[in-house]
Amino acid sequence: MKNISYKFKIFAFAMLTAFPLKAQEVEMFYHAAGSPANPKVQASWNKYYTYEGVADLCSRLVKAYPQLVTKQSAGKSYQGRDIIVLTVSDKQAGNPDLKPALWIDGNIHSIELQGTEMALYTAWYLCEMSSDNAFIKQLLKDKTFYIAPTINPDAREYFTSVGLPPRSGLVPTDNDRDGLYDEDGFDDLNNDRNITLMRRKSTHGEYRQDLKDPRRLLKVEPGEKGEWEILGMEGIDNDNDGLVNEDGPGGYDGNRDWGFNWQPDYIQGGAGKYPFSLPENQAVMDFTMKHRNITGAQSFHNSGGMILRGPSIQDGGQESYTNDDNEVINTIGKKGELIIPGYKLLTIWKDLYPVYGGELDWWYGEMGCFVYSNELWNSYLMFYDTTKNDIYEFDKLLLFEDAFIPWQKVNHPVFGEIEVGGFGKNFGRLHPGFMLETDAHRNAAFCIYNAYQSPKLEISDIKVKNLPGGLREITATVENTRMLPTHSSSNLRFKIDPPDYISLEGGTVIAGMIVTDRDNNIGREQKKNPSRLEIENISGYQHVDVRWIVRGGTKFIVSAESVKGGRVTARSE
Ligand SMILES: [Ca+2]
Ligand SMILES: [Ca+2]
Ligand SMILES: [Ca+2]
Ligand SMILES: [Ca+2]
Ligand SMILES: [Zn+2]
Repeated sequence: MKNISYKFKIFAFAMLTAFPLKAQEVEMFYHAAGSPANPKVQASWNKYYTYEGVADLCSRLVKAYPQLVTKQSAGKSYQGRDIIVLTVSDKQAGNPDLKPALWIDGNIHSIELQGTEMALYTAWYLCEMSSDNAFIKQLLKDKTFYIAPTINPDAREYFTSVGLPPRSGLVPTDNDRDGLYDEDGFDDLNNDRNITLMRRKSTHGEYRQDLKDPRRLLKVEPGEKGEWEILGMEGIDNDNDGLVNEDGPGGYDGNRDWGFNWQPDYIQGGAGKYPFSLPENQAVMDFTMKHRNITGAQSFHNSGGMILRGPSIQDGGQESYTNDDNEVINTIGKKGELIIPGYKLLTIWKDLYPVYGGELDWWYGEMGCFVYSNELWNSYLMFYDTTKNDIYEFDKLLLFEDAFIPWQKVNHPVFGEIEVGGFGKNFGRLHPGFMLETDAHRNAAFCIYNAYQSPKLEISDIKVKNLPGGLREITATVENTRMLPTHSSSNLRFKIDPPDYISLEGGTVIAGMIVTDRDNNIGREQKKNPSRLEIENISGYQHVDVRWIVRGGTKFIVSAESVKGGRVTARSE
């Protein structure tokens, strides 16, 4: 009797604890098209993650989707933070490091926070859609995503610290070459963790208050009297050298540090002392050098609404951009213009400005990848109209003046009584919260399109024909069913990856050839190692026919092996 009551108590306890768990499992939402209704990992996309938040979300994805996600550190930042890389791929369907892969990174520039959210959203979305969506499910069987949400994690602290130049990381740099490092950054005069404008009342000022919106300063017409002068961004001359804010924390450009078409600082401002002098970029390079299966790369920057393509300097490796590569790059990029309204496909050196030692050119020139750099956010997105781009009005009507920091009186040691105010650092280049998820989804969809178009090799038509003298002829076709070739033209020109191999197992291979004219049975014989035929490249939507003469064997296995095209195997009947 005692025993039963004890058991009953356990049962009752189990029921009590089971109920709240059950309640959580009840589906709370209807399914909106294209989004996970009841995600295993709760995430929100209308705010910016701290570095700790990024790390936590990554860990939760690994926990919820161990069969899909691996979290690694590519290396440490200058201040010792991990450069987190998520590998997202269906592990049961094959080794992720042998499948065609897309690299995604964000936030190389400190103020360009939302690249991280684009990258994180992509990882989260792929996971949460992986069981119910047939396209994503198959995509993760075929492909791999390496996702580095922030490759400049120290500078993500830009949001909690002040004084950091908008592009830099935190490796100390003596920008004015006075022997002191980072001795004069911006100064937050009103302690609101924002660096805004300084203004002072002045009868000689060139600005007056806008009567329609007193927050705004307007430049006076010639001959008109102004009332305000602008004194630059918040700051004081900390080292008393006559210059204000001339050497803040860091003070370089992480996107001028890459080892392809690199130039020193006096030619390319912001470059370090030598390529990959920054530990964060070094970590990315070390990781990717061990992942030759990466076929495409995507970096996220802000702002301007651009889908940038290379080359970044005129003639910089341009000779390697053959028509074939240009067609692929432009086709995917144009599709991006459709996927992300308001964004334009542009060529860096021609449409923006020349960049030496940029990440994009490195991916193309050193890794042979198809690569884009998206400049997130542009003013078109405010009112979906290129002619209406008044940020004050947008802030008033849509954000209820949350983005503008009202002018506030402070005392400046040199200028006396001044006012500081203006738009805070979370607006102007960064998406307001309510628009972040939309752009994250569209940019993720662009990445997914690029990944989908990476090579997919399929073997078909394996035929075995008996020949006189106990010999057999084996023929097969290997087709690349997607847009990207197994080797970009930079890959071929700069001899980056080995060729593709098509191999035969079974019997003794006496001769092997790549068939160039199937109808007339003309081909190119490979005398050395005929069982493993070397193919320089399998272009997008193209196929290769192969033929072997074999002695012995009954069952034959044909396999294709490509660094960037993946691996596939098929058997004869
Ligand atoms: Ca200095
Ligand atoms: Ca301030
Ligand atoms: Ca100074
Ligand atoms: Ca200063
Ligand atoms: Zn940038």
